[in-house]
Amino acid sequence: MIPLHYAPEVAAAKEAGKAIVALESTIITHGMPYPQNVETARLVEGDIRDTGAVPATIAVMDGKLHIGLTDDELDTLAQTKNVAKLSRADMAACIATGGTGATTVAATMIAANLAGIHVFATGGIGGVHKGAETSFDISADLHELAQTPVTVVAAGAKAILDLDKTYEVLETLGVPVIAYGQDMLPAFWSATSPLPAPLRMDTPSDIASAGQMRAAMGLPGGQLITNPIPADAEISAETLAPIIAQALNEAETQGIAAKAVTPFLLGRIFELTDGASLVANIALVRNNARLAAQIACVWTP
Ligand code: PSU
Ligand code: MN
Repeated sequence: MIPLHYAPEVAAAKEAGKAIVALESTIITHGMPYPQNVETARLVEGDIRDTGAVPATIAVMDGKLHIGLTDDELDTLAQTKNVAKLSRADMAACIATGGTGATTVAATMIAANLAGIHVFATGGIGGVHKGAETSFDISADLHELAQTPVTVVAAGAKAILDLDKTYEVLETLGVPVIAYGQDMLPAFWSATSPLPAPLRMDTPSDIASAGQMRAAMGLPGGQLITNPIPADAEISAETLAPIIAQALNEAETQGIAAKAVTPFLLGRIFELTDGASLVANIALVRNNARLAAQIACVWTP
């Protein structure tokens, strides 16, 4: 038996057949500092409610797989130090041993699917790291998108990653990558990039229909929706390039590896931009939450 634990608001939404949007928790524990992390989580949940859906933040707490967190649980998780970062490889072990951990994109997709939730909003997905040709560091998020039927709304992959290789791998894995409302792929802090999007859609209902068609055809896996950051929140690629280069260089000289790489880089970029990266990050997550809620609202059960 999987110890699924529904928050009261999510249980009521399931009962009533209301639209639900999943949210990850690694962005809270490893992606942003306290207290901005919990403040952002609350704003994002509010954005989903305002758009007519119900938010379900996913986390493992004391061996229970939580589908939705109460306000107290959210605050506890946001303040807990050294929380495990869970992906496909270690999520079951954490639950079985009564542990606590935050879910990455991969683990959140698994949980959402178990709970019958089709749509999930986040900031950025993991991808192929620069230097992956020697480190083999490719996020499990990419393989999850290939096998678990959840539509993930993100702002594109971050420039800390090798963007070309990330999208090559997604193509190889058969993951639909859909840019929302534009021809080019967004690049997280920037609304656009030099990379043309494999697919473009302009309405939430087209995105929902495409996801439902995949399921009807028996194709496994989800879809990646890349939603551009709002123009007023953008940080230019030129501003960030030297900062990213410095963070990458520090990661290498300090021997940061495996699961620690992404949180280390995000933390250094936050420090090196005096927090500006966080302001942009908050704006884009909220924007993604609103689009995810619109998609969830038109997803026919
Ligand atoms: N990218 C971001 N913010 C994040 C993450 C990625 O811009 O918080 C988190 C997500 O939880 C993602 C995870 O699933 O990092 C990827 O980690 P890794 O590269 O170790 O697979
Ligand atoms: Mn990795």
